[in-house]
Amino acid sequence: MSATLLRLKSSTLPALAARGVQVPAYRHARAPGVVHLGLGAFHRAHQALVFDDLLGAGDARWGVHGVAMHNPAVADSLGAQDQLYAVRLASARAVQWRVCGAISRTSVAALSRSEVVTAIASPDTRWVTLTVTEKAYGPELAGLLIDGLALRQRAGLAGLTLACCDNLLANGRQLQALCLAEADRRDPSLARWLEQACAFPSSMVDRIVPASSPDTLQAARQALGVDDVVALRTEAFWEWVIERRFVDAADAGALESAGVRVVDDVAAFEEAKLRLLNGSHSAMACIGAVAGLPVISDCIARPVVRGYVHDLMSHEVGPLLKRPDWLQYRDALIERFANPSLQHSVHQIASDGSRKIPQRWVPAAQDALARGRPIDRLAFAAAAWMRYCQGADDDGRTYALSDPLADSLLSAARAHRGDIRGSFDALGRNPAIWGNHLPTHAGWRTQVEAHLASIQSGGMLAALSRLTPFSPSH
Ligand code: CS2
Repeated sequence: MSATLLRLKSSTLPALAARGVQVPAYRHARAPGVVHLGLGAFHRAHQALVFDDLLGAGDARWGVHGVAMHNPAVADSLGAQDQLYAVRLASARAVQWRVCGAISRTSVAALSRSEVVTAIASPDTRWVTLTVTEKAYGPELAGLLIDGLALRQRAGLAGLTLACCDNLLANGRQLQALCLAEADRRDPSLARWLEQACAFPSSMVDRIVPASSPDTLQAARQALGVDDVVALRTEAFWEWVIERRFVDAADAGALESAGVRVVDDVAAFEEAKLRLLNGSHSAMACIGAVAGLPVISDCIARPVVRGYVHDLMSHEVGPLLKRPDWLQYRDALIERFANPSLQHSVHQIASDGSRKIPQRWVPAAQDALARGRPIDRLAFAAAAWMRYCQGADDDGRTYALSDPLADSLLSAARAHRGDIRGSFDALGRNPAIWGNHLPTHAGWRTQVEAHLASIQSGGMLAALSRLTPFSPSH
């Protein structure tokens, strides 16, 4: 941090506005209406900006109580900046900085759990939104939510709209099932209240938001003339498609006024996003980590990787999707992946693979097999992940795996390095990752093993260049 610069704070906003930065013109006129769990980069550069727009338009109900689940660092930094932070939005043509004012207070669940419970039970709270990552959907989360919701029920307050915004299929249903099971365990009448009074819309949220980096903070310093230690960068593109399922039906109109799409069925959007965007991301993450390509734009700049991703989407994943405009989505994605200002780390995306693969690759591969369609590129992705689990790239440089199963994945992958069948048995059979069908499907196994052998023998990029081109009929 530069000693000579001021820190971003409310008092610095006029100077930022004078530099052309978009800054919040509102003051929080009431207590937060939204409790958001998961203070990571994604929320702060996506939904918080939607709420910032609504607040800016005079609807004071969308202030955010931001909850970090474990790590206090972001909350502490926001606290020192009057809860303000800047976001750099970059398209291929233009760069714009804006300061988000939507967050009005923060808590850290691991340190001050009761603050979070009280916030969920506050009469001003109308929504709970969640971006807590795939691995957080367990008893701890359910307990936290239900503690707050039970207080609401007892106080005779209205129910809440609880919107899961993590990359899980039918994410609203998953959150609802988790909460209902916990409520039912405690008191069946609480479960009934939850069913009647609360709403759990599914959402597809989309915006590529890398974790902040020293480069981002340096760029913020230059553009803003103040220090912002939690500044973020993202792309100009964003999409939020949410199922029409709200406690207050009028929220649909409010969200739509800020550019959110409210639909009766979000499944086709979720499926396309998880399989095309996230599926390609995870494949490139494993490829890039092993090939020594540090960020996604480096991957897509390599013709073999670009060709692979294009074929994966065009011939295997896309044709089975329900989203009708998937071809446009594919083309937009290739452009988004190429955005050089994102510098999106492949290792960040490769983290938690054991929790991401089940939504990103497995359903696509199962559907393709069921319809007798090709699975070659999906099998390559699986092989790339198995190779990635060895924890060292093609030049022998080691890297850490970040995954709830990291230790067992690493030791299994290392123990069977060079033994292709053993690798598949050790890494490709866990039904929690691969489902029940793929591990026992002979054709799938043959292709994954062939790709793994090819990757092991000549390296990742050479293996990609040896893939068989698709015939025009596909
Ligand atoms: C990425 C996502 O880190 C990852 O696993 O695939 O965070 C991705 O950038 C977002 O879902 C884009 O909307």
